[in-house]
Amino acid sequence: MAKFITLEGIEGVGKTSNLNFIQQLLSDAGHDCVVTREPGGTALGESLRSLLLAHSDTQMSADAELMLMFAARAEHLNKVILPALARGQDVLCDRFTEATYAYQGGGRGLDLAKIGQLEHWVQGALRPDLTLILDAPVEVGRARAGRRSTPDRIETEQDAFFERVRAAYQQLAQQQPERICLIDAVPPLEAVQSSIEQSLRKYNILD
Ligand code: Z5A
Repeated sequence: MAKFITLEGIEGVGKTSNLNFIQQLLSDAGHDCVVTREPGGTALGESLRSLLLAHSDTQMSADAELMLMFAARAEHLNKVILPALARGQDVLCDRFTEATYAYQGGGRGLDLAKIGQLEHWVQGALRPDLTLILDAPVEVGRARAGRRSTPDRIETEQDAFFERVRAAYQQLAQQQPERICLIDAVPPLEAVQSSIEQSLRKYNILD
């Protein structure tokens, strides 16, 4: 049966680096896999991503940010994720609803029940088969990301914001160990990839 796998973590922990690795593992195991991302993955979703991440003179409210994340997700589910799963393809997604719980819930302090209502509305009972959360201290992620890009609107938040995001991710992994796995992302890339491969076997994504 097709599997839905998501990759999460704070900025710079190595999601993009490990996405290619997971795709290769799935492909080597004979899985046909669609790789996508949130916010984004569709024409509308990518436009919403630009709005969400762009710096602006007017501040976006936390509620608007939350609902734009779910608007992008509704489009992504209907146009990309659900059709791929229905065709028997695995879906590997760079961030999904756990990011909303972590950033809008943990980071912005929005009511988790509100997020749960939107999750239920947009996704029904659909949840990823496996969510891998790459975990590292904020300063490690910042140092890795800092080598590379100009910070977007969310990346310019203070360290305290990202500490709350990280704590929320850790809590999600504790609460739902049956489908959410925390991976130590501090060691060198090869060691992180070895942990990821073990998790994919443990959670029956790879045989
Ligand atoms: N967001 C939200 O608020 N709510 C939501 O519901 C959703 C998203 C879905 C866009 O995310 C933003 O949207 C994000 C959350 C918000 N904002 N923030 N912050 P994004 O995924 O596009 O952006 P990102 O988190 O900033 O990703 P990133 O900066 O590209 O980080 P990454 O993909 O995790 O890192 P990387 O590019 O793979 O690695 C960074 C560098 O570290 C790179 O040079 C690697 O070679 C190096 N690296 C990676 N692993 C290692 C190890 N193990 N050792 C040493 N060096 C390493």
